[in-house]
Amino acid sequence: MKKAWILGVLLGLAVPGWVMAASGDDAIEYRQGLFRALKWNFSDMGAMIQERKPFDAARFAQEADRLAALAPMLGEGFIKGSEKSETVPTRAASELWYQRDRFDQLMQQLEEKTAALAEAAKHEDRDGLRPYFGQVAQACKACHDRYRERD
Ligand code: ASC
Repeated sequence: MKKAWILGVLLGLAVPGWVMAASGDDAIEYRQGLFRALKWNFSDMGAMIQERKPFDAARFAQEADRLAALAPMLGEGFIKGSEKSETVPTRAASELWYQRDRFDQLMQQLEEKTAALAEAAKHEDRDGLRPYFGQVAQACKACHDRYRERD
């Protein structure tokens, strides 16, 4: 069965849409998926930092690792052809596309701050983690202020 499918692909028959090169819409959905996954983890960490939830060091460290893994994936989703879409709403601001170097610097900041948080989460307690968490929040905000359109 698998062989038949591979043969079909080789012959160029019935190639499903998801095998094709990424479209602009795919790129928008990809990056939005990453942002949602970041938010899911970041929100839970924020609740622990702000003492709205009990601090669980193992869970916090796992979530910090996830942020550090997700952050370097974001840049890939901002490809040519994904600036605007008729079908998938995006809040990527137009400035992003002609200030790409600045945007990439801010992404780099996020990578560095999430990596630092993940490292700190291996040994720091909640109070020790607060400044590292704050720096990640600032990195999120710095980019949103410039390159995410207002609601
Ligand atoms: C969030 C969220 C953001 C960031 C930002 C951090 O939970 O949705 O955009 O944190 O507010 O400063």
